[in-house]
Amino acid sequence: MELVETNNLNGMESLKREILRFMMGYKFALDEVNTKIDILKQEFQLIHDYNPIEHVKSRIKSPKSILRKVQKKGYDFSLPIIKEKIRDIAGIRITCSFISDIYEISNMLQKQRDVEVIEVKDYIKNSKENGYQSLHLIIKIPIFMSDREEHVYVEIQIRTIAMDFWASLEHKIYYKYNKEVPQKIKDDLKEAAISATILDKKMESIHKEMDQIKQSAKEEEDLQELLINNERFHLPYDFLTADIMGKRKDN
Ligand code: 0O2
Repeated sequence: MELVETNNLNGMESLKREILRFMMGYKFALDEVNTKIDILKQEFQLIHDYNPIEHVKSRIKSPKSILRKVQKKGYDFSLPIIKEKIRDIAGIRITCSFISDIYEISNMLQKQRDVEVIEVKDYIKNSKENGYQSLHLIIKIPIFMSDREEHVYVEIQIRTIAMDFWASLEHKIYYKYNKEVPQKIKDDLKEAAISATILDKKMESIHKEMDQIKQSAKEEEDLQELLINNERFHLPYDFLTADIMGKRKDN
């Protein structure tokens, strides 16, 4: 009897090690993608002179949530099936400043050679019936371990601050309220999602307008600068507007 129990325990120990190895793959995948995002963030800052990423949050789905999803979807409970079917065990959420940043970040990620894009769900162009908005990418990336190479699914959700605010409140409402959510709340949430879109669009147009103003000011500044022998000279505006070439007199 004791021998059986010891065998059983040993079996469970080795199973636990397998599960740990399995979960570690997702941790490494998250590390890889987080590094990619960090590089993009720095590059974007250099090119566009602002930081498009407000914050990045990553998580590994808990074994309990994995089990719940497997049961809900009716899959067989085995690691190869979980690996293939549950594609959000490694999840990353990127919160951006503006809608255009979402697509730019998404394109930058999709163009990377080691990123295999499996699925793109655009809940911004086609928001969900309840108002949910976000861009979802399911990608597969290679991870290299001491004895093997694995290709791991990662779910990336990219959204604006307003979309994120909406989604977290909506999630809390559904998570904390076990009964049917009243229709009035559902309607209010939908209205709030529309307001979030209006806010996002307004913020982006202010940002673009300001960008243009900054650009014209810079062009003006550049025009009034002379570089001679690596020394910068300010060119008074009168030089540029006066008739110093005497052309006007000729006419
Ligand atoms: P959690 O706890 O956030 O991980 P799937 O079930 O993933 O195979 P599905 O549902 O078609 O297929 O995937 P979808 O639509 O891409 O949604 C995946 C994730 O997006 C969800 O994960 C949520 O995180 C988020 N999401 C989708 N719809 C909504 C929504 O209406 N409200 C909010 N707040 N979040 C949403 P999980 O596994 O449901 O939950």
